[in-house]
Amino acid sequence: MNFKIDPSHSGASVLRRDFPSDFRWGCSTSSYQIEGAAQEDGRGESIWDRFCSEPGRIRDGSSGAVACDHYHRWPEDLDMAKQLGVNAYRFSIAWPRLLPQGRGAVNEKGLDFYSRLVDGMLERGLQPWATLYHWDLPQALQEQGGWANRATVDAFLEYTELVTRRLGDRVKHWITHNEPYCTAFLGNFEGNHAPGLKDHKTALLVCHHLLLSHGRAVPLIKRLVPDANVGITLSLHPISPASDSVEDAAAAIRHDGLRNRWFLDPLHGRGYPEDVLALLGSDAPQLLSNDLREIATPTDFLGVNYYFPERIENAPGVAPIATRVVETHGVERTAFGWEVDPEGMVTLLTRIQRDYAPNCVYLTENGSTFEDELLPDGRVEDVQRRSYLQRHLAAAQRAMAAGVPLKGYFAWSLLDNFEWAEGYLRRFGLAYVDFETQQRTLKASGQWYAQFLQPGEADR
Ligand code: IFM
Repeated sequence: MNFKIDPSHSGASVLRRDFPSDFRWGCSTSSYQIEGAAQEDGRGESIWDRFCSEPGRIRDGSSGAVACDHYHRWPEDLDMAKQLGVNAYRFSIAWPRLLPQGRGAVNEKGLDFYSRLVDGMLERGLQPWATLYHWDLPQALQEQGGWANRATVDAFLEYTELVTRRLGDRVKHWITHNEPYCTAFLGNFEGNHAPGLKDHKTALLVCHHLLLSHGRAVPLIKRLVPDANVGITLSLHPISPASDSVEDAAAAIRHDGLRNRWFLDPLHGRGYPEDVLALLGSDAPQLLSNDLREIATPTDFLGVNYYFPERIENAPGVAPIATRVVETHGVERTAFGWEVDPEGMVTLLTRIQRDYAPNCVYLTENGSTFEDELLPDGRVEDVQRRSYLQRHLAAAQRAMAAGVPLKGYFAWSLLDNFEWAEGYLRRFGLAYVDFETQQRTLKASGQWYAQFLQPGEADR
């Protein structure tokens, strides 16, 4: 590969002690990607169960029905998180496990599961960070229109109330939604995520209802858990034009508008960006009078998931806004083809700070997929992921030095897991999972993270 790594940015010398002592160190997971037990203890069907059952949806024809069997193996998994030395664990709650029909009858066994899981975290010194919605909507709600139906906002609030009443005595960190862009646009416009629709107007309406449900959930959670910290997690990209042309420059602004500002602007009280609204015309969602005010309810933190930058070219005729993401050559990439660009994280975080000035930011996901191999001697030498992690932690430090109020970093992910439309073909874990035997093996990257996190270690 003919890419260059700036030696001053290699990350090899990044040290935990150079971060503030109250910095949160974590790893992230999500329910559908790891739990399995899809038909156990009264769990209802989710849109991902249904999507996976449709031929051709998932690259390897798999599903999350078993996944990492975390539903049964969670003590071992939390032990592994503890072994890493993280002090926070981000997980998500499967709505259909608690409310199999989306609303109404409660499945106590589902609540008990999360209650035990949270106790397990606390016993191990792991601060629980709960995400309420990481994409597994009850199928019963999808049948009534899913997130395109405004009534799903009310259903989400009922679900939020149920969860926070039960877990709020122990869980103080809440994320309403994970990556609403993916829920809305991958699921309802590109059609490669559940529920698999391809309609831009629907995607925009879904997106609006997701943001509205977030805004309404914040005061609800705070009322029920007065000492709660509540935020939302967005997947954001630093965006630049693919060339010096005026057309590409304008395309990059449009793309940033729909990809980043469409979320950041309304959440920060600015409403939807006017330039994007003008492009969307009648596809733009119809708002009720209080919607924007509710979406802009102040939060305690902004969660940012950073993976890669996007370079944009003008693409006349390409829906929805005549832009295309261009593949740059000669750059380091993960097995997914995502460009590895730690400095892009600095660019993104400093841009958010400059334009929106959040009080507190957490990197709630950052990670990489490579072709990992379990060697006969039981090692997984994922040196690329280790280097990725080191360089992104060094980038996190540079962002902090530039004034970003970054308070924590969560590696994606604790375990190899069900990577949505890619099935089990993409491994993101710090721990390797043999999906035949369910054996977990800490990879070299996980071992490095554990060593890095050990307080007082000088040389790494
Ligand atoms: O696996 C996903 C996760 O569910 C959401 N953020 C991106 C990850 C990697 O694709």
